[in-house]
Amino acid sequence: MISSARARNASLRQMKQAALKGESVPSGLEQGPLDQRSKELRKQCVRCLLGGSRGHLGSTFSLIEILRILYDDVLKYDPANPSWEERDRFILSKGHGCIALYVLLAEKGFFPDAELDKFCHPDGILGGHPDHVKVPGIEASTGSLGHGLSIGIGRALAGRTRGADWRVFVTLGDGECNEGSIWEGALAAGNHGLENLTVIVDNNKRQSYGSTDEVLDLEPFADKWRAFGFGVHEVDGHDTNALRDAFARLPYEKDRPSALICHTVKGKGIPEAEGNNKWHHLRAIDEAKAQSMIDAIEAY
Ligand SMILES: Cc1ncc(C[n+]2csc(CCOP(=O)(O)OP(=O)(O)O)c2C)c(N)n1
Repeated sequence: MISSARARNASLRQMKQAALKGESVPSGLEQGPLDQRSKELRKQCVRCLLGGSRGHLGSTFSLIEILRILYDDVLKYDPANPSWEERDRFILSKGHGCIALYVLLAEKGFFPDAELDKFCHPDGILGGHPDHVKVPGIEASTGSLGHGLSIGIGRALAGRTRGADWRVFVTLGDGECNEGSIWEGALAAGNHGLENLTVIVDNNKRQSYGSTDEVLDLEPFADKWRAFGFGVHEVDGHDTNALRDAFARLPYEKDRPSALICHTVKGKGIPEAEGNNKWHHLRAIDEAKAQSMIDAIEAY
């Protein structure tokens, strides 16, 4: 069992190294094309960027399929009543990827679509990081990395205490997992056996200025979550069928929290952006640049 986990980690490490060097990834992981819905969601993100003159695009594009499947197929929510008691609690702990979440929340009707054009405007509700006071559907204000898991643990404990059947989902970045508070939270979640809690890692292997293995390596990552008491599953985070299946199989182990490690590509959907640190956060783009980004997405 341990040796097969080691072998899997070694092969994932190999794929990661290849991807970071720009070489083709051997197993087909993370390399697939995008369907029209995924392209349209990315185009809406470009729209936000054009209106708002800034934004974390690379961090947003690795998240699209994860959020799409959660909001299309997994989460319980009511846009007409965002604080519905029976809702599942979704927390985007890597709050800088919020454009992806705003696009899904607007599409589902939590707030008017026109707000997307006012991203980061003083007269809009959508800031560069999510604000649960201003934005319907945002469960917790995030942006200072490392806090969302602990917030989610509090919600999961509250749900269990009340005997509720709603669930808690927390999305982390891999760079965010360099924060000590994540592992303090993981220790508590495992210790309390929070079966109603799922951690989703958008594991794009990059952070602001470099690759996570150069900055502070997390491997063997899946084994770390297991050691902290989680049931673990790994998936190609851009493969919508695999994601749907991975969410349908929750919880991965009885009486344990679950961790779904999604192997993703930062900037997925625009070849020039993929794994390119310059696209972590973009400043103002003009109409021509926005159009070239849309063309690249459409041709993907
Ligand atoms: C506590 C804290 N420290 C630093 C930052 C600045 N910061 C914003 S995004 C980021 C990189 C995060 O990397 P990762 O979690 O891998 O997300 P990605 O952008 O790669 O999707 C950092 C360090 C922050 N937001 N919060």
